[in-house]
Amino acid sequence: MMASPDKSLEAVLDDAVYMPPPTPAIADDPVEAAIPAASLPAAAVAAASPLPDRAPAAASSSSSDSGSESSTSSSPLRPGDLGGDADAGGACLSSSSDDDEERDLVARLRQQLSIGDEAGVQLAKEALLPSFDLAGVAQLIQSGKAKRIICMCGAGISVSAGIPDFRSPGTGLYSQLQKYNLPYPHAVFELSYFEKKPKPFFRLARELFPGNYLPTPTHYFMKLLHDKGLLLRCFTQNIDSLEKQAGLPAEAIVAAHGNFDSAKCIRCARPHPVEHVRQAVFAGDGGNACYCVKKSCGGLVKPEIVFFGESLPPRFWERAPLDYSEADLLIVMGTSLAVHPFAGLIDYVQPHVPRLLVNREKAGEAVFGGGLLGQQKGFTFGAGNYRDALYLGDCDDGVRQLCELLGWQQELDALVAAGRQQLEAAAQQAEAKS
Ligand code: CNA
Repeated sequence: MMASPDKSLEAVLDDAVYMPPPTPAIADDPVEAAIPAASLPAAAVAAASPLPDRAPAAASSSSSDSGSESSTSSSPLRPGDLGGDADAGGACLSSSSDDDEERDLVARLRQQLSIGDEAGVQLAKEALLPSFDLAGVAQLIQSGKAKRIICMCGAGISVSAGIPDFRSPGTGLYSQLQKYNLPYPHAVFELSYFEKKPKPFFRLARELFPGNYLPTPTHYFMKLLHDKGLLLRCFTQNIDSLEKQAGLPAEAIVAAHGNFDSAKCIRCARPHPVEHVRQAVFAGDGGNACYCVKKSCGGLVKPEIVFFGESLPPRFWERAPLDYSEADLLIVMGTSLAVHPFAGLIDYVQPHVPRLLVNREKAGEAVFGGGLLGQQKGFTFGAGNYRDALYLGDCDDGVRQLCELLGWQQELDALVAAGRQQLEAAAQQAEAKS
């Protein structure tokens, strides 16, 4: 069964690709998954593997904007592994009240039965936090027990900088993509569509290209953790490079979905200066495609942003197994946890590691796939919770409150002020030069 996070992730390196928000999946038989391996026949153990190599069974229904999303997945960390009912439109993971009742029942049963999980840790666990909120996490950090913190971030942390996220109704990019005349929202990040119609992507790139935005207090909070020697790594899905702009060194960041820092031709793989792309997309009224400088090639040049169906960068796969096995606190901020395999990483910290979600809505919640003793993956904020803290609200408010509780408020404010001053001065200098 689940020997270690390292092993689980290594086992799937070969076919790991960036997946669009998942189609609901039918979970593996969770009863088998919950029984210690030693008590199962070999065939049952294989069936209960936490990272099955087969594609998830797609539910019969599909959402209106599913586009290519309904294709089967080679992602190791599938929606069924995480639980939840993320729809093909990738809205939030949610649960019905029936789900809540079942979850409560199962949690009580598991506690009474003291069923062990794969790591041999008793599921009738003692709470790992004094309270499942910011105060509980602040106490943990103050106690000195959290010194290797992983931050996992999504588009929500950059919303206050002025960059829309994907899925927030009304304001998210997916609500605005009609103006690009796309058959479905994800087409803009699909290689096959890009090859045929590159302009929508380049138009969007013009809006997202770094340089127009300043990091948010949430970005500076991660810098503060780093400066205090408490940040093990920042795993970000964001392509805006604001973590770097806030002063986090490259070594501290894993840009899981790439960014605009580099670009290459999709036909001959020749690297191109980012400036080459910038000049193309900012020429005219925007949306100009960018082509390979080698005339005989003529391929499209794409910033190294990971498109749906593409592999995540090697650095993601190198760092994730090592870092997640070492972390002693996970802070997840501003993400719907709808995109795999990134989303499934929340389950790769050790079972004794507390986790905090800071988001406008609940995300990545565990469901049980209908089985009584189901293997639980994802966050548990209700009954059965022993380690998951939740702050519902804006990331900037959440990190400010956490800093206040830790007595770090002034340091955070100073970092924000100094960082922004520096960036504004640099921008003015660049403008004066041009
Ligand atoms: P998403 O699916 O759009 O989810 C964003 C989540 O953040 C939602 O749950 C929101 O409720 C929540 N949220 C929005 N604003 C705030 C706020 N101020 N404070 C707290 N929570 C907030 O985006 P994900 O990151 O989960 O999806 C992954 C995609 C989005 C990645 O591939 C990214 O590359 C892509 N993306 C990145 C950017 C960027 O780089 N800034 C922008 C848009 C999309």
